[in-house]
Amino acid sequence: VTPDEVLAQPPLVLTQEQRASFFRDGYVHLPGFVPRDWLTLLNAALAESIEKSRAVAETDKDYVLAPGHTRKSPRLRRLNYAADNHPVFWDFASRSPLVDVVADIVGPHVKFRESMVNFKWARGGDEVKWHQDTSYLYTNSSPVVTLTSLDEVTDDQGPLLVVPGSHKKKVFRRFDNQGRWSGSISDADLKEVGIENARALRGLAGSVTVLHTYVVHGSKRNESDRSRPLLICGYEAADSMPYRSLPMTSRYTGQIVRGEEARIAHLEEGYIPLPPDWAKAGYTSLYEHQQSERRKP
Ligand SMILES: O=C(O)CCC(=O)C(=O)O
Repeated sequence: VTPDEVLAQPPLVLTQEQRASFFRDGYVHLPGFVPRDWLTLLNAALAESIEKSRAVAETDKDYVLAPGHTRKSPRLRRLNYAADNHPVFWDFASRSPLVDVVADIVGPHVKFRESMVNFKWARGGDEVKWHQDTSYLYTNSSPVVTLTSLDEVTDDQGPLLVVPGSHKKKVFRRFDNQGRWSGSISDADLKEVGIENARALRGLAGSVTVLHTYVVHGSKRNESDRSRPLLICGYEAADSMPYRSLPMTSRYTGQIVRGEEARIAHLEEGYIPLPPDWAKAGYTSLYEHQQSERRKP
C-alpha cells in the first residue's frame, strides 16, 4: 500500500492531519496516548522484568546489561524480545489501541516484527548515535517503529531526537571506514542530515511516537536520577517482505495483528545500502555495534 492508498482509508484514531504529518515529517508524536489502565499493566510487567534481571550475571539473549549491573542494583540497557518475555507486552503490541495507530499509518493489514524495551538507566544510560532503522530492509518503506514512554520523559533523560523530513533525503550507509557495521551515520554524512533541526520528544508517560523507517534519529545520555524506559514495537504493512534474514526474530515476528496476510508483495524502486547478512554475521545489539572496539570485521 502506498501513502496515498493509506490516506484514502478512513482513520481509526489519528486525525488526517496527524497521518499526513507522518508522511511529511517522518514521524508523529502522540502525547499521553496510552490509556491509564494499559500503562499500569505495562509498568507492572516492566517491574517484573527488572526483578528477573537480578538473576542475570552476563548479557544474554534477553537481557542486555549496562555497566555496573548487580543482583542488588540492576542496571539494564535493553530487554530484547519484550513480547516473548511478558504476556502483557504481547497483549499491548497485538490488541491495544497502539495497533489502531499503526493501521492508520501502514494501512489495514498489519504485520508485527519485533519488540524490546530500551531502558536508558539513570545516571549514565547510553547515548544512541544518529541512525536510520536499516538493520533490516524490506521491499517497501512501510516498516515503522512505535516508541511508548512508560514514564514521563524530561530533557535531562536523553529524550529521542528526530530530524523532521530526513526520511526523504536518502538511505545512509552505516559502515565505518574499515567496512564494519557501525550502526550509525558517519560524521561526513551527518552534514547532509541537518541534525541542528532535530526535535526532542519529551513528555507525559504513555506518549507514543511512530517513526518512519528512514527518519534520522538518536538520543543523548541520561544524566538524570531517573531511568527512561521506552517500549519499542515494530510493524510493517502485510505486503512488505524482508529482503533477507532479520536481526532479531521471535515467535511473533511476521504475525498478522490486524487484517490479513498479503497475497501480493509491494515493491518500491531504487537502490539501498544493505545491512550485513545477519544469518552469517550474527546480530548483537545496537549498543555494541555503535562502539567501535566491539565491532566485528
Ligand atoms: O532508546 C532510544 O533513545 C533510541 C532508540 C532507537 O533509536 C532505536 O532503537 O532505533
